[in-house]
This record gives sequence, structure tokens and C-alpha cells, in this order.
Amino acid sequence: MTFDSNILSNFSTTNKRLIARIISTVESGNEISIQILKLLYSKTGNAFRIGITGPPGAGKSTITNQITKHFLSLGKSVAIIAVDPTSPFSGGALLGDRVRMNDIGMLDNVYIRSVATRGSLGGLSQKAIDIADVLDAAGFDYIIFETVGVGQSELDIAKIAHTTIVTLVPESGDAIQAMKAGLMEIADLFVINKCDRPEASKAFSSLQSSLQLRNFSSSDWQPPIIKTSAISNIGITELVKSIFEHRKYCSNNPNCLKNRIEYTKERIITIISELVKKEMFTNNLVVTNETIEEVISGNLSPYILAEQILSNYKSNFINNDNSNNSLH
Ligand SMILES: Nc1nc2c(ncn2[C@@H]2O[C@H](COP(=O)(O)OP(=O)(O)OP(=O)(O)O)[C@@H](O)[C@H]2O)c(=O)[nH]1
Ligand SMILES: [Mg+2]
Repeated sequence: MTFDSNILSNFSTTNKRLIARIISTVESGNEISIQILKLLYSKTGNAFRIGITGPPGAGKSTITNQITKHFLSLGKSVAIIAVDPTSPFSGGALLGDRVRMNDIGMLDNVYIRSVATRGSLGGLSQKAIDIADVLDAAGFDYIIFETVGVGQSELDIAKIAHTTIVTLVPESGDAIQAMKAGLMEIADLFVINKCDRPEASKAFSSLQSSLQLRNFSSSDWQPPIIKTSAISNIGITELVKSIFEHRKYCSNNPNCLKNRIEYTKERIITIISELVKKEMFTNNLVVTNETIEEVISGNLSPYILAEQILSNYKSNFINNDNSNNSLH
């Protein structure tokens, strides 16, 4: 199987048909998809990646919609990846919202894609990350990931996003408690949305007190809390300003770099394990049914067998490929 790389000469933010085609290929995870990803990678690294998470219905899509419009007004392009959307990427169940969302999706400089990761191990799938690379290579200035804060995905989002926004609503006082363990740590910025509702200032103080319990050092980034009423575009300018401030803070911060190194290492290990797994399966596990029956009958530990297979695999690898193996 080969891939005609000339196709990529037309690759740009406005060629949505080609973007959709390439993303579908990447989602299929076949051999061509790896060729494409390898080819595109040198064009990545320019998009600023924003993660937005929070409980269902907190207003994540509405905020995404508003910040997208803000970026567009600055002449920028935006790609949105909705990870496991609980409702279609629509701004909620209301038809009016859905129409408005479709509106921005129709614009030249906006691309919206939903990705399902449910059922895949490890939350945010490798696929969502690969898709972000495709969109980055296409030339989008901003990539926004929307995830619902109820699983592993939102914790993973913090690793891949340059800036992570945790969205809460005034009524989510209890939710703040519930989410302390996970969401509090990953937020670079907090948003209390729906501030047109009562209880907003109470929610603000309660979140502020929870944050004060954390011991930030003077050089640490201290997550600001921004009050918004996204539906009326209130607080969005402040939110975008804070995103820019965080971006600036991270541009030369060793902790941010350390996180990126950790995440990239993790990503490489995931790719290696997937490649090894694929190879094991294509070689039919290089193990006989008799050996597997030994495991079933309790005579051979699956751990011992796995170690033996791995060790055979490694010695094969070393024998077959002792050239070109220096990594820099
Ligand atoms: N009153 C009020 N309602 C809002 C505000 N922002 C969003 N909403 C409404 O809240 C509902 C949910 O908004 P969404 O933007 O879909 O929320 P979401 O967090 O993306 O929802 P899921 O993706 O389903 O988890 C919609 O009906 C919005 O119109 C706001 O600032 N004030
Ligand atoms: Mg949504």
C-alpha cells in the first residue's frame, strides 16, 4: 500500500474535503495512515492547543463557540475536536444553539470534528492526538479540544493541551468537591460560566478558597478564575486574555517544557506498544496452541510466556537490524 504524497500540496485549512479524507484515513489506523502522519509531522508544531473540560452542560461548547469567534476576529483559524460529545457539537440540545454552532463550522477558517474514545483504553485516544497533528499540519492557528469532565479524557487533555480550561457553573458547588481530586490539578484557567445565574459570586469565593489551600510558589502559574456568561459573550475577552497570558508564561517556563517532554515520552511509548502489538498479532503471536494450552491448564504462567516471547522478539530485532539503530 502506498500513498500519493502529491495530494498534500493542496493541504490547507480551507481544503476541508481533503482534511476530512485524511482524518478518516488516520482514524482507520491502517498502514497508509502511518505514512501520512510521518509525512505531515514536519509541518506541525505551530498550532496552539487549548483543552476545555468540565461537567456535562457547563457551557463548554458555547464557550468554544465564543472564543472561536474571538480568534476569527483576530484573523486566526480554529479547529475544534469534540471528544466524546454528550450532545452533538451543537451548544446543547437546543435547536437554536445547534444552528449557531453549524454556522461557525461552515466558515472557511473553522473546522469541527467529533472523535469517540469511549471504550478505548486510556481515555483520550491516540487517534484524537493524531487528528490534532493533521489539523496542526493543515495550518490551523488554534486547536480546541472539548472533553466532558467525567472520565479519563479530561486528565489526558491536560497533557496534550498547552492551556487547559476547566469550566464550572454556579450550581456546581458540590461538583467542585467531587472534582477536586482530578480537575483542580489540571486547570490552567478556571471559568465559572452561567454567571447570569444567582450563586455565581458564592461559587467564585468557594473556588477561590479551594485554590488558596494549594501552596503555589511565587514562580508557579496561579490559575485565574474567570466569570463568564458565554451565552451573552460576557467575560470572553477576559478569558482570551488569560489564555494569552498563560501562553506567554509557558513560552519560556521549564515546568511547562518538562510536562511536554513527559507527555511526548508517553506518546512515543504508546506508539511503540501499539507497533509491537500489531507485529505480534500479524505474526500470530509466534506461539503455538500447545503452549497456550499450557497456560490454560495452569502449568505455565502467562507472565513467563510473555517474557519469553518478548525476549525472542528482542533478539530477533537485534539480529535483523543492527544497522541504522543510533538515535540522537
Ligand atoms: N444561562 C446560561 N446558559 C448558558 C450559558 N452558556 C451556555 N448555556 C446553555 O447551557 C446549555 C449547555 O451548553 P453547552 O455549551 O452545550 O454545554 P456543554 O458543556 O458543551 O455541554 P455537553 O457538551 O453536553 O457536556 C445550552 O442550553 C446553553 O445555551 C450561559 O452563560 N448562561
Ligand atoms: Mg458540548
